[in-house]
Amino acid sequence: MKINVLLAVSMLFSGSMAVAAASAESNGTSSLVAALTPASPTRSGWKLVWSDEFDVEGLPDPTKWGYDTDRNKQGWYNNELQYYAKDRLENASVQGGFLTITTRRESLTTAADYGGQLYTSARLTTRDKPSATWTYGFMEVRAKLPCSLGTWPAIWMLGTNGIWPDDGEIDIMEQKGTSADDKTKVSATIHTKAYNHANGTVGVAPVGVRTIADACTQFHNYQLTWTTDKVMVGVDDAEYFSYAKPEYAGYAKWPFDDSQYLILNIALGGFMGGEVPKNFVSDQMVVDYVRVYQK
Ligand SMILES: [Ca+2]
Repeated sequence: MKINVLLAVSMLFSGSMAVAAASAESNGTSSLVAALTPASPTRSGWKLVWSDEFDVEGLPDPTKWGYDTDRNKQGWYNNELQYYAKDRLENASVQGGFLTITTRRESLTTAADYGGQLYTSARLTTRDKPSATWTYGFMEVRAKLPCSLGTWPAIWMLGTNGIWPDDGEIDIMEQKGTSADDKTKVSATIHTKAYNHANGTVGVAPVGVRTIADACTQFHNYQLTWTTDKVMVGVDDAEYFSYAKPEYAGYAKWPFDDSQYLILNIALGGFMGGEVPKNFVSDQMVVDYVRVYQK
């Protein structure tokens, strides 16, 4: 069991008050994680337009995050095995400056939309939240991923127009769960009407893969740079995937002039999660912050 200690210290910073929060995490290795959160995060050339530093304890801020539960009854896409809970601390909670999304082996058999699932999890989205859909920008999510086989964590975006894949999908971070090697890699891609895995006749989108050996034990910054003619994905300021707008591209190949919303989730099983081990009990994705910048 991890013990989190939150130390809040007020400091005087060039005439304005800033809060430095140091979170000491004792998990047997005596690791100390100290985070100095600036009053307003900055990135050269960009303006911060939306963020969640996860400084308010309890359920995720309802003014910023909602829950995707649409497919619980009939089952989720891609043969995924989870039930996505809503407003449930066991699956999504904020403490000590971090959002934790937890997937667990349990069955919520009395839930009205229970669909026979053996696992719970949460899928948070900014869809329908004020000022929380964007066209172009720099999106950065600092996160630590689940290590368990069978887990498929994702940080991604979908078009607000609501038709998949026509309105576009941007996968900023996905991690497979079929082998120990999978847990040392992350991937990024896009989907459009012309480029998606469900479309055998037109094309499949390119996929970028990056080795992050400690992705499930350390925090890394997962980043999207989205401009009028390019979608670029990187980790810790190192780009490893890009999709440029094809010349004369129509909406089928470039739906990325319209707005998208953010999604954070852990899926279980399915095409990318693989088989869930018999001894699986629970695992987590921990998120330090989500920041969105625009020009
Ligand atoms: Ca934080």
